[in-house]
Amino acid sequence: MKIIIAGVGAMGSRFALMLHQANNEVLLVDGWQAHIDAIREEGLKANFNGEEVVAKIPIYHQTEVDKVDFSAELVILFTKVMQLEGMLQAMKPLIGKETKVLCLLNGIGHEDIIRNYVPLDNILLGNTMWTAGLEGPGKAKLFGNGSIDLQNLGTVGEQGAKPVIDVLNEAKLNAHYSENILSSIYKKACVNGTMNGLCTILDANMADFGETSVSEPIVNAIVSEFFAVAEAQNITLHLDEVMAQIHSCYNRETIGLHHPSMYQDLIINHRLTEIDYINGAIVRKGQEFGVPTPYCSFLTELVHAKEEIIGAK
Ligand code: NAD
Ligand code: AOT
Repeated sequence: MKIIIAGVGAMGSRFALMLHQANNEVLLVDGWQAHIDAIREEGLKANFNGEEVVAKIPIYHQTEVDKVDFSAELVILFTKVMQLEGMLQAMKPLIGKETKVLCLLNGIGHEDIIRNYVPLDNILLGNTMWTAGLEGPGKAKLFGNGSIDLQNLGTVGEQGAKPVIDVLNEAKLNAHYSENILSSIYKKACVNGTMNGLCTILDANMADFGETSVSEPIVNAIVSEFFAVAEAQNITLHLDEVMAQIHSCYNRETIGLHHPSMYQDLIINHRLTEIDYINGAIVRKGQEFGVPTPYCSFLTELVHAKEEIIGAK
């Protein structure tokens, strides 16, 4: 399949490498010049489950896509949420009438942006349990396993998603069709809405936070706001499943020793965070539906204060 990865940070690099290794024709579009230069000069590099790999894949800056001749069958969006609209604007010449567009960003409400650029029948909305990190320009660190849930937002349904699911599975990306993607997105958002902001503000990895005497009441308060906002929209969530997923983040043998991506963005790299599209999105939806969300509001404000103190960009 002819595939463009639009946003080639940590996650975009993972998907690019795995889809390239599975013999797809992959093209990269990004906005970070140093990263683009490194990939052009030396290829996209990764420590992939302990093995050093390099892939020669063409890459373009998002301001130069008018020079690109490529009939993409699939575009996979992997910017940070703040960069999503700019990337969609830039990608207009490369998104044809038949191009499917897959969005796996963390957070809530991205379909409201994407539908202004792509017909609903071509939008595949999802979320992923894969993880990835960037060691620096041109070099990713990839380990562990993951999965993808996705749904077609138009009337074509599963049939419109099947070729994409098949290609993702040939690349061992472990994709499944969901008839209820908003439930899956809210479930993952409960993990990000607790782990990401709290570990960032508390300067803790997930296991250290989870083992504090107050982790449970704080997590319960935040999760109950996500549930109330989901319920107001008739999105069904199961508390036992959500709490099991959060508790699995505390496991020191698996992912507990890791800092969430928000910590890496803000504390390590002094970059702005996605808090407005995770806890902040719950605050906005709460206002719309008359649901109080004081914990999400406070955590969003704390993270913004930290962004200002650090001078994040
Ligand atoms: P990322 O920050 O690594 O990359 C996103 C964009 O930012 C890319 O265009 C990249 O080139 C650019 N960028 C990265 N580092 C930069 C730097 N130092 N200076 C300038 N530009 C830089 O983002 P990601 O981790 O790949 O996440 C993409 C989306 O996937 C987000 O919505 C995220 O929440 C979600 N997600 C991430 C993970 C993960 O483990 N990283 C897991 C699941 C979902
Ligand atoms: C994560 N982490 O999504 C991924 O750090 O933003 C993040 C993130 C999969 C399972 C648990 C946590």
